[in-house]
Amino acid sequence: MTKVAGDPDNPMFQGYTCAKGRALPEIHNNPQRLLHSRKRQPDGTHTQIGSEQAMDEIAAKLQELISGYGPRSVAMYLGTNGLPYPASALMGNAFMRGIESPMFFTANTIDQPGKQIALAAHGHWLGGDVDFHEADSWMLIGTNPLVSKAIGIPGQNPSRSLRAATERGMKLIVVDPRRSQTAARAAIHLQPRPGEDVTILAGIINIIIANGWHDAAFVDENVSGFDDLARAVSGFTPAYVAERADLPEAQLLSAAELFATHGTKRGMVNAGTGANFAMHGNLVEYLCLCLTTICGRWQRAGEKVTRPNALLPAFTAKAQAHPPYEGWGYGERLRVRGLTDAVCGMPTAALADEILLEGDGQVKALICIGGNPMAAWPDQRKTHRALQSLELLVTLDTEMSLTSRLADYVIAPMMQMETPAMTMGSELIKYYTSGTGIPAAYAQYTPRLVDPPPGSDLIEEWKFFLGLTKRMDLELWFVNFFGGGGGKFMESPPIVLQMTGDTELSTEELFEQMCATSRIPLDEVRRHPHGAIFDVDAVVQERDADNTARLDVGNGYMLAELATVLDEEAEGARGDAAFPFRLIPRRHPNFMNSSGTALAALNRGKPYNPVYMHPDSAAELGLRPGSSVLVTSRHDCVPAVLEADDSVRLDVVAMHHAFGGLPDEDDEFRAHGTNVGRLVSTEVDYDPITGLPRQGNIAVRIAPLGQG
Ligand SMILES: Nc1nc2c(c(=O)[nH]1)N[C@H]1C(S)=C(S)[C@@H](COP(=O)(O)OP(=O)(O)OC[C@H]3O[C@@H](n4cnc5c(=O)[nH]c(N)nc54)[C@H](O)[C@@H]3O)O[C@H]1N2
Ligand SMILES: Nc1nc2c(c(=O)[nH]1)N[C@H]1C(S)=C(S)[C@@H](COP(=O)(O)OP(=O)(O)OC[C@H]3O[C@@H](n4cnc5c(=O)[nH]c(N)nc54)[C@H](O)[C@@H]3O)O[C@H]1N2
Ligand SMILES: [Mo]
Repeated sequence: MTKVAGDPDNPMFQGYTCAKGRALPEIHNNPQRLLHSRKRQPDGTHTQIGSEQAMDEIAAKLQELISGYGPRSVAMYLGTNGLPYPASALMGNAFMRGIESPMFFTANTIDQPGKQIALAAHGHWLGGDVDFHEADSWMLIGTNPLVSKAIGIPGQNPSRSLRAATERGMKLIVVDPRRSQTAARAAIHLQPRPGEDVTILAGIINIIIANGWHDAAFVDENVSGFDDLARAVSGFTPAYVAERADLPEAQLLSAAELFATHGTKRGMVNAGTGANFAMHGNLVEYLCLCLTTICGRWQRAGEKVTRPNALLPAFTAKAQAHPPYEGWGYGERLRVRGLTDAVCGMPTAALADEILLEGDGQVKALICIGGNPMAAWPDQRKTHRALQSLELLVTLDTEMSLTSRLADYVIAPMMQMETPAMTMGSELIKYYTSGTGIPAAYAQYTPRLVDPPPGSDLIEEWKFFLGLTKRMDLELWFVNFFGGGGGKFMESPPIVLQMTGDTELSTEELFEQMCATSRIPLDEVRRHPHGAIFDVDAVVQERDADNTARLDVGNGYMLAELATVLDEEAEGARGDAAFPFRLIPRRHPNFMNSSGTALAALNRGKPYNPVYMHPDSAAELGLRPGSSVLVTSRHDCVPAVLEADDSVRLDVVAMHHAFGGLPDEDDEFRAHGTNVGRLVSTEVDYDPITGLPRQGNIAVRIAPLGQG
């Protein structure tokens, strides 16, 4: 493999690639890439081990732990790089159910678990999302899709989509304390204090209701709780919100009016990690749904279906509600902070505690698939203690990541171009939240393109779990839907597959089974090597005659939380002279969390993540750009490199996450960057349902290194 180029004949991407995709040759040929699995020796070094031998040893150890301490002693963590491999997450999850351990965790609960919590409280609209490509207005809160491709603007070619929309007359409204790449192209950019998104959303809803700009007919027919919502937001007056969020009141009023009244085919409101990490993430997401719903911003009967399935089973989109359902407080109970399983999956921020806390149920073994806890989990020191104390840590990773360095076994998997790929997972994403997914009946299948490097011993991830299944004599069943962290709603019943250790299947054959009920048969999809959009004429049907379900904008739990926000002091006013800045998250176009940060082709000679600070603030502190600083939160401190950036507010600093070394390697921060998770406590500010800690709007001070 020498070069990756965009495919102009691909109807969805139209020749678009991102920097990370273009670097796939360097990623595959990276000299740091693991070509063999590794085993940790008593002195802490790692030596090569055959994959069959590794599976023998891991299966034996797991069996020993399960018989000694019970299945709950084995946990699994699925990170972001499980997602490119459709069979991997399914098999991992099936394996956990096979051993009867409830301890299956994903990155979702340190991401935006409020999205699924909010959908459970609000219900789903079965007509689906409005299409960005047709909308006249759109609101984005704490998300930067031109870089992240995550939500709102379709990620398949976001810059082109936004340009086309703007030329059509669409008005984009962005709420972001930083003039992000997306905010720079908005009709209105609200640049508030971080952490005031609930305040702003409640204020905008209040303005819209007060002016009668909501869709009264839609509300009348499909919504319950409207009066409760109206009452709950009434205290969020324009003057109060403007003062508290530090925004011009006139700009807030214009944003509400533009969103509610501009054009004829109006769009939705979506939030991203920035808004979700600053506390009250469930409520942020719930208010986004409420705003969308009271303005009637869903596809209606007779309109086209924005996200029809292709490799997932067919469904009939209907102009009706699927009612709210139980979203939290059930299932497995964690032993800390009163947390439980929920629609978003198990609270990952509590997994380190479950490893450290002795007693019945203590987690003794952890298997990580394509994730990097040491780089990405909150409270890096606690994570470090936890991972070191495990009796068995296994990572499936392509390199000796920070986490792999602590692992007893590192299983070296095949990579994207060495395994077949299909787009079913990209379709599934729409069940996580509205505003994301593929806006067409698009599907693509790509066969294996290259052989694994000669002399290597690489395993397809799902086959690692098949190998354990055989050795542990298990019987597995799995469903073509992420077992945890994917919400609990899907229009059509999932297909269930069964497997024993003796099952002989290629990945290609497994894909065929996963696609047995696909709307577009896999064979048909394979006939289109450039990918294809299969139809454009699926239409939302009328509501069923006997349907009386309603979307709920008056959920008691959510509105009670809203009342506490009104009571609490303004985040900014809560200012603490000892911590004058607020640290916010942002993402880098060239890295996917920790992936790629060490690769020269992607970091272009800058292997660290700076602290971005407004030049005027730096000057006031007497800090020179490029100088070394100490970033101190109430929880911990980390060294970093200062960089001037006039796109952030004067009282804000921004950093990319998932950089840095182990806690005792801080001296080398210019070589590997700074771990932001170190500044985060999991026990002070956290969501009582999801356990998500404050990963944004973190109070910090910045001082020259050596004087912090
Ligand atoms: N402070 C702070 N913390 C955060 C965030 C933040 O913004 N700020 N963001 C949060 C979010 S949104 C997320 S999703 C999580 C991410 O948390 P994780 O998913 O745990 O972290 P990643 O860095 O994405 O882990 C990816 C791992 O996959 C490995 N890898 C790369 N390619 C492959 C492959 O082909 N196969 C396999 N098996 N492995 C591969 C990489 O080497 C790396 O170790 O972090 C969260 N943590
Ligand atoms: N290139 C690239 N793409 C990625 C990733 C990556 O690491 N790199 N990661 C992937 C993952 S795992 C995820 S979850 C998605 C996330 O995708 P996004 O949610 O879009 O994440 P960001 O790009 O960090 O954008 C967050 C924005 O929120 C702003 N912000 C920070 N704090 C606040 C606040 O308190 N309020 C408001 N209103 N805004 C705030 C930041 O300035 C930033 O512009 O991206 C995915 N895509
Ligand atoms: Mo994420």
